[in-house]
Amino acid sequence: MLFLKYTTFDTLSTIVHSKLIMIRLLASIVVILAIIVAVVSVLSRKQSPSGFDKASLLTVTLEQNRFFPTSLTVKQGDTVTFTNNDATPHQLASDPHPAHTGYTPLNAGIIATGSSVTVRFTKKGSFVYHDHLNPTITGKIVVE
Ligand SMILES: [Cu+2]
Repeated sequence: MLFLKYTTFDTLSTIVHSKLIMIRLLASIVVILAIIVAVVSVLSRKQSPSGFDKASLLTVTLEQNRFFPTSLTVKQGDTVTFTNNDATPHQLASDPHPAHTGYTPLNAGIIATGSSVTVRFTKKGSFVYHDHLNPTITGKIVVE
């Protein structure tokens, strides 16, 4: 009877012990899987080469000797395409005229009829620009 009790206890102890091992094993597997998922999600995160996420491509057109829209609000990292739909050439330049030092990437040069230039806005701020061939034609890009 005593032997039987001992055996039963021993068997029970073995079962409990092996269950604990199983629980520890499962817990380890869960932790390892969680680490793998975290590493894969970090590595597969998509980012544009410049480091800006979800950058937009926006357009300003030159028509009837004015920029349209006159003022455009964009997000930092966005690219704006300036398209000349006028019959005459225009020259995109940053304010102030004639130093053109406000936001130098805006000094994109002459845009022939039907042509475009693109400017990326990597700095936050309010940037006024003009047509250097006719400085009264102005526009503004606000970068947030
Ligand atoms: Cu100018």
